[in-house]
Amino acid sequence: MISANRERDPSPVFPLGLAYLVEPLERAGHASRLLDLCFEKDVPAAVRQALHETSPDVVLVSIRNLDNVTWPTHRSYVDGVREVVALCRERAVVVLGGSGFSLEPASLLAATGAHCGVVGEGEEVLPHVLERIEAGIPLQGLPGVVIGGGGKPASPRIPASVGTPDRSLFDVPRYLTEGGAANVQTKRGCPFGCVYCTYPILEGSLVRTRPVADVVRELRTLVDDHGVDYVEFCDDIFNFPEAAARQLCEAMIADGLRLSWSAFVNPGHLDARLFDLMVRAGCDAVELGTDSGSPAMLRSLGKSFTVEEVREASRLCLDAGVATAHYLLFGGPGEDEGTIAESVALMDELAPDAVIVMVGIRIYAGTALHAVALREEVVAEGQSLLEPVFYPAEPDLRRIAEQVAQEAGRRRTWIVPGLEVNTSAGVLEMLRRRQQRGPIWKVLGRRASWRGRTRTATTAGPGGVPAPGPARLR
Ligand code: B12
Ligand code: SF4
Repeated sequence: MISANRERDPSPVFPLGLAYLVEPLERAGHASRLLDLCFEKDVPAAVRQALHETSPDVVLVSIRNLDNVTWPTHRSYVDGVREVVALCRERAVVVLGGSGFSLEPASLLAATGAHCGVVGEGEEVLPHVLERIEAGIPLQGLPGVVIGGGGKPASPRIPASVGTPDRSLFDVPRYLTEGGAANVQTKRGCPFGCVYCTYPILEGSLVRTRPVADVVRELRTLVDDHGVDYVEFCDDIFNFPEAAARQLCEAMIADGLRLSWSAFVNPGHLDARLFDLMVRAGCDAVELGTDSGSPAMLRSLGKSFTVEEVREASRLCLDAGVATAHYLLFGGPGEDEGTIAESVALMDELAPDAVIVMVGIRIYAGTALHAVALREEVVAEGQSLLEPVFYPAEPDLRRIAEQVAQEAGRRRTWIVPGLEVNTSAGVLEMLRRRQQRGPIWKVLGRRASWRGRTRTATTAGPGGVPAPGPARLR
């Protein structure tokens, strides 16, 4: 197994997807070894050595990210994957998978020359893939399997339940020290339909919750066996369904876990009772997927909540003294000066600890935004989206970015990675060295004095917007 992800911004992320595959493969009688490239200095040497030491029949390459989804300082990770596959291809059958792969399977297979790949969750189908490879039987027809050289993939099958990851092959303490957390998934799936979002595509639109006892057992193992004291829940939405979140928090409280944690929260489903349980269960930071402070933009983006619900959720968190970040997304269909001003005004009114801003929305195949982008000729029919394309097209995007850069530049809690406002590679590196726990914005948003320093490091284009070019965050 190779985890190809080397991204360290905003922090290194434990390769949870592969950890979920360890047990199903072991149960099917396969011996697995792991090469995690995240902290490797010399990738070709590490891959060659692993191939030499293990002589694998099959190499499973996990591709979490395609790119950093950040305009205009986007970086693609595809070359890195191509390099890894090229080193393995002659020595073993190479199978690709992971969220990045699932979003662009055909173009990634073509770009890397891997033998095949699996779209979607690997637990159920991967043992069948390996069984067929071992027996020399063609893979055609297996759910979600795509084969190099073309052919239509069979649609993936979403398993009914979610199992438990096995972290025994992985360096959990290193991710805790350098990434600030262990990651835990309590459910999969999202029933909402935000126009740009891939999560329902990746995980399905039916929520599948893990048994609460399983999750608490996993948390207990992380604390007792790995010394974990901070967890980031990586569910699409922690607080939906509300009953499931309540049950989990109650079980965590009953277990007496000594653990702090953060989660993504949908502003539409956070009531005082649930939030109280979250805090008592150790929640010390909340990331609100607000997107916009404009009612028209919330509708245009297909959000399921109102501005008033954002206000209530935000006040609940801030009044309780829990670190609170709002994530904003500028550039959806209909965004203009007025809607940007509405978002700015809402953030000024709520005064959260951090406002994390993306300008421009990456377009993914299969989303409603893709259909809009096709209609407006931002992308062409059949165009590969392996390299990121953002909505709206320039010059609209640049105009929006200029207004956002100006507003953000005046506010110490706004963090705009693409425009390098209140963040930079140096600052992130420094914070990571201090081994801060939890999301990095918890301290980034509060560091008023850094704004001037990080902004001077930016190669600014007109209006303070960095000119597109090589990534500046690393
Ligand atoms: C939680 C999350 C985060 C959290 C992570 C917190 C943490 N400590 O873990 C935060 C906010 C920090 C984050 C950051 C980023 N993220 Co993020 N994140 C997610 C999210 C919601 C869940 C990821 C997860 O852990 N899933 C749980 C595991 C179990 O699932 P999995 O990895 O997909 O694995 C399953 C399958 O893919 C498959 N599988 C996996 N590997 C393999 C291998 C083989 C061979 C096979 C057959 C199958 C297989 O089987 C696994 C088990 O079923 C996903 C969206 C989503 N719903 O998937 C985005 C997602 C992965 N993130 C994405 C991105 C881009 C990023 C950032 C680059 C954004 C940025 N600029 O900051 C950074 C990168 C961070 C890093 N160092 O890598 C994108 C990747 C797509 C793309 N365009 O590249 C996603 C898909 C969201 C999106 N835009 O659609 N992220
Ligand atoms: S943005 Fe959040 S609520 Fe909307 S579809 Fe995606 S995961 Fe679901």
